[in-house]
Amino acid sequence: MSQQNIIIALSKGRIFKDTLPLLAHVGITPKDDPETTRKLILDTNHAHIKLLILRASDVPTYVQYGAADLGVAGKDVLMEHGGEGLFELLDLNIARCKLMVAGKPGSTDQPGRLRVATKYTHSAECYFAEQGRQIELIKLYGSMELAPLVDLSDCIVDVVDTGNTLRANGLEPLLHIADISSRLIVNRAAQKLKHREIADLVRQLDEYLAAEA
Ligand code: PRT
Ligand code: MG
Repeated sequence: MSQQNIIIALSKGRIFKDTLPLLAHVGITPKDDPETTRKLILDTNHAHIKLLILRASDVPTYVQYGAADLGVAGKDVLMEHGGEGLFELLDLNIARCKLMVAGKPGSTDQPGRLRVATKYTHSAECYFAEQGRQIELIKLYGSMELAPLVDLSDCIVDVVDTGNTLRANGLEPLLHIADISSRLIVNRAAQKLKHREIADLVRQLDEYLAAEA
C-alpha cells in the first residue's frame, strides 16, 4: 500500500524547537531550519511528510480547512480559535506556560468595570464572565505589558512563563486562568482518510511522551 502524504503545521520559535526532538523520535528530520531558511514548506527525510511554517495563531486555521493534516498549537491558541473542526490527539507537554491576568499589584481589586487589554479576547471574555465580572475589552496584538503602564488598561491577559517580562515592567501575575501546553491537532478528514499513518505517528509519540513523563 502506498503511503499518504502528511502535512504538519508548526510555528517557528519555541514550538518548532520543542517539537524537533519529538519528530526525531518518530524518525522525521526537516531538511531546513526555519530560523535560517525563508522557505515556508519544509521537506523532511520522508518524501511523503512536509512541514508548514506558520504564525502560531494560524496553525488551527490551516488544519481546520485541511491545508494541513496535523498541527502543533498552544492550548491558548486553540482556546482562542474555538477548536471548530479540530480534534486534540495528544498533549505534547511542550512550550508550557500559564494564561494569567496580570497587572500592577491590586489592580484587579477595584470595584466596577475592569479594562482588560489582550490578544486573548475570547478567553478573557469567558474567564471574566464566569467570575461574574464586567469588563471592557481592549484588543491588542502584542506588547501587552505596556497597556497598564500607560493607563490604557487596568490589567492584561497574557501567557506567562518565567514572569520575567512582567517583573521587568513592574507587573505581576494576579489571577490564574489556565495551564497551557502544546497539543497535536488533526482535522476530521485527515483523521479518516489517513488513519493508518496518523495512528502510527500518535502511537509512537505517545510511547515517547509516556517514557519522558
Ligand atoms: O510571536 P507571534 O505573535 O508570531 O506568536 P506567538 O507569540 O503566539 O508565538 P510564540 O512562538 O511566541 O509562542 C507560541 C506558543 O508558545 C504560545 O501560543 C504558547 O502556547 C507557548 N508559550 C510558552 C509562550 C510562552 N511560553 C511565553 N513565555 N508564548 C509566549 N510567551 C511570551 C510571554 O507572553 C512573554 O511576553 O514570552 C514572553 C516571555 O515570557 P516570560 O514570562 O518568561 O517572561
Ligand atoms: Mg511571540
